[in-house]
Amino acid sequence: MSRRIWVAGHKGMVGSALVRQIEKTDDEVLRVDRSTVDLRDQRAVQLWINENKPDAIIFAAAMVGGIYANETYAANFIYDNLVLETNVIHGAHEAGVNRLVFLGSSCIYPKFAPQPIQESSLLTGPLEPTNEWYAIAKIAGIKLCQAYRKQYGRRYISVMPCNLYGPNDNFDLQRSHVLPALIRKFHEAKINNVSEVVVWGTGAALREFLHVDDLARGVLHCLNHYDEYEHINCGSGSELSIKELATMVKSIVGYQGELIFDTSRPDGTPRKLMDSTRVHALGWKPEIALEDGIASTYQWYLSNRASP
Ligand code: GFB
Repeated sequence: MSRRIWVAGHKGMVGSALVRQIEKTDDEVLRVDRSTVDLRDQRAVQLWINENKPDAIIFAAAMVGGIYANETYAANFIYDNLVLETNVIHGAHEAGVNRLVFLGSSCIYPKFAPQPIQESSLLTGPLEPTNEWYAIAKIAGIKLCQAYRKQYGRRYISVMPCNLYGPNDNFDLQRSHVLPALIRKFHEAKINNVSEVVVWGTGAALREFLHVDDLARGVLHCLNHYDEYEHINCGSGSELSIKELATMVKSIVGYQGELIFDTSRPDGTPRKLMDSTRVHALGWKPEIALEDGIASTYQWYLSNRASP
């Protein structure tokens, strides 16, 4: 029986990937533009959910950004993300929606959590300062879902992705994450014959990357097969250093110049490789290799970028 699934944040990188995957099934995608309902407006959100009565909600609306954006816009990251999630999660409950998937991030874990990071590491140590604002908002979202499950029996679950990339990513050089930033930096250096590209930090930080289409499949798999109190990790299970990533992107873009590491920029958390054993046990595994994913994302960038 087909379900009516509201993808909150349907235009973002994650939201649009979820729409692509759901459209391959016999489920119906519900979406609402920001011009119709601002998700920061609690009353508007409640009225829309009451009227549209989705069978399930996937919460992919967030204020997101890379290490520089998180540090610079701390108040926006904690306030906007708290408002968005409280409006949608509480609104879902008030409207009697019994199924909701909340999306968080691997930055919820302590800076020095034992690696690979298991779900049980949550709240066992201090957070990474550069993104603690976003992390606290996302931890609150996990706790909201657990509280509505505990008090009202709502089947709300939380899925924690690692660093994501893919089509519809943000390529703004100040606010973006590292992978899209490197694609753009190497591309622009190549077409403008610039001799060197600046990479932030030491290059020693390790990161785990997952293509957003793999994540979307993982989220739908959890929607269909996971219904427990604890959040669940959804990562690729492999990590590489920023220096290795930069070398990979440089080669895929075909840039011949030099890399300069700007150590005045923070590395952020040294490592955040998640243990995704539990989601693998459910039957989901990533399918897109990093090199192939970067190459296809570069092609997407070339077809969709604003500048020449
Ligand atoms: O992707 P990123 O901004 O976020 O940075 P985080 C990852 C690493 O790449 C850091 C380095 O060590 C950066 O210093 N890096 C190198 C760069 N060059 C660049 C560049 O040109 N741009 C950027 N942005 N980084 C995010 C959180 O942390 O992780 C988010 O801020 C979210 O909120 C996400 O949780 C999953 O991986 O450090």
